[in-house]
Amino acid sequence: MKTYSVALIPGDGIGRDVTLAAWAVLEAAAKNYGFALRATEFPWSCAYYKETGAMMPVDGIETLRGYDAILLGAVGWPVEVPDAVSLHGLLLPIRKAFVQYANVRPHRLLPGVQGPLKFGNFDILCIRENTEGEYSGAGGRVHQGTSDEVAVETSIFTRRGVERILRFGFDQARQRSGKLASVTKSNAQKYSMVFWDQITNMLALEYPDVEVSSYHIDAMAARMVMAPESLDVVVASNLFGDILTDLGAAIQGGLGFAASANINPGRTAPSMFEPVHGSAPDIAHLGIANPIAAIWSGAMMLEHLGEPDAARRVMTAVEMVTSDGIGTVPGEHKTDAITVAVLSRLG
Ligand code: GGG
Repeated sequence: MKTYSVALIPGDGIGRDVTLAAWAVLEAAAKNYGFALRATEFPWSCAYYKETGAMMPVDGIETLRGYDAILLGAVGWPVEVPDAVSLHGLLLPIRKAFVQYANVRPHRLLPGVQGPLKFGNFDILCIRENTEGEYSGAGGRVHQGTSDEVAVETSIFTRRGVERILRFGFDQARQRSGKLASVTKSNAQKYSMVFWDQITNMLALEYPDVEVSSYHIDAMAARMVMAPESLDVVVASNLFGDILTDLGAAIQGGLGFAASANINPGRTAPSMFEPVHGSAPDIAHLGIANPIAAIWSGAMMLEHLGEPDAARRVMTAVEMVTSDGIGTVPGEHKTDAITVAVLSRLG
């Protein structure tokens, strides 16, 4: 039987609840479709940091490299570990080391979910550059604690990085409705973002069948609220993509529904699948986290592993559950109840 090895990193807070829920659903789907999933769990988290002084061991990346995929819950416990330490100690090194340069985040309303907008007929695929840009980690501070203190943080945009993420977006647009929106702030950021616009225009010549529009980030934020149905594939830099996809989560009913995939398109290393949400300390340990974003991320993992029928079945089960009003209102149903409902719809 075909067996996929998956590294599970539940992480912090609600990460554990939603990862275990997603795993139960994925294992059931695997059984139905004649393949197996083998999990190895890693305790890497802020609790691990408190014990060891690091978010993961020094050979953590090499340990993960041997897996077919990584399923991650959430990272962050700011009362004990500064967010900049936990993020730069686990999530960002994995994305960068494994060249997971395409962070794919779908935004659509699941049936039965009431979003905040008047219209619900949108289906947006946000593609966030995931390895450089504003998250490059290049910078420093001098004269700390004095009135002469200076902090510098440099965004890094490389031709290779910008071209490959835009090309990924163009390919996605071609497989969908043929529309691509590229997001920058090239009126204000006259080097990096003008560079991004130029590469967009250059690639547009290679994809004459794709209709390309360029937006400034502020105009795109407004469009996602006022006319989300006019958008399809949206490509943005690391920070802009991060912000836009929280907006995307909001219009799809909340972070409990927002899934994501950190994809290595060349398949030279494992890809990683994680809900967009963080560890949500305010509801951690209450058993009320919505597992749907994690389950949806798991379905994206099955698709990436080459099991599209199982992936579709998982999403159909989720949609049947939300159609019945289960998991559609924050806190109304327990994590376990939503998971059991999805499992029963899977059959
Ligand atoms: N689900 C993973 C997680 O904990 N995300 C929270 C977060 O802050 N992520 C940062 C990012 O995606 O840039």
